Amino acid sequence: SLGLMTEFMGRHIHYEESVESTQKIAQRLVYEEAPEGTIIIAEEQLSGRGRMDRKWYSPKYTGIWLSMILRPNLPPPKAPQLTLITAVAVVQAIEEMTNLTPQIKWPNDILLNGKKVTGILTELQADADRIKSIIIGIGINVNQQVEDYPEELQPIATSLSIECNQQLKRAELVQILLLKFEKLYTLYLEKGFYPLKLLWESYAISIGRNITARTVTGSLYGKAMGITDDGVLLIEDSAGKVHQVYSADIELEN
Ligand code: BT5
Repeated sequence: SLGLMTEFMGRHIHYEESVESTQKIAQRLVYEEAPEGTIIIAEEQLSGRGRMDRKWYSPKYTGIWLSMILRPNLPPPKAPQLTLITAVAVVQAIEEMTNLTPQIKWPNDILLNGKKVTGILTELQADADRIKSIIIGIGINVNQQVEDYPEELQPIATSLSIECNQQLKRAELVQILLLKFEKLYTLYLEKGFYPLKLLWESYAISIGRNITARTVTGSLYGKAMGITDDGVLLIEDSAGKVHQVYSADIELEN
């Protein structure tokens, strides 16, 4: 048992030893009408996924590979806000468990010393004007050592254990994470995104810096100005024109 202190997050938990992807199991459970707050958690993912069909490396017993099912009564354009809220919850949970200070790289990366410790994947089922369900996948590298990563990930990935030189209790981190998320999500449903946006900005690494945003339609270079109330990134190009970026990979200029 996880010893949860939450009201609804994690009241229904599906624990699996080995899965292809917790997102996939979550999709099936959504279809079977699983309630809001249902959690799927696995010790290992054989084909964990990132955005745009990329792979998420999810070795056994070392990380937190988890999906949450939410059913907010919101229009589809609000979905990206939930990615940002999740990132804040992860940062707060890591801060409570360790003395580390993680930073958020818009939209879905959490970094420690410039390396990725967490990725978030938000998948949406919606009709034209209403979200039916959202599945938020969270991958947190907890107890991996550098040599546990495949070579191509070693320069870009890290884990909590690498950064703070100790092994952490994954169940405790899940407990704290679900509690933090529930508090932020409840605040969001009651008060809207604005208070969450301020919190998010306090942890964000990219704002005010020159960045390159690679989108499906091309690259854009400019200064990251902030996010809109919908969680859209604003980039000012060298001509002073401000662009709205809905989804991209961000490269920070040194
Ligand atoms: C993400 O995608 O960062 C979203 C990752 C979401 C993973 C969770 S785990 C539970 C749930 N079930 C799933 O199947 N997925 C979710 P993206 O921004 O596209 O980043 C993917 C890139 O991160 C890869 O192309 C690699 O470069 C890098 N990467 C892969 N595995 C990593 C790891 N364990 N740690 C750090 N970086 C990694």
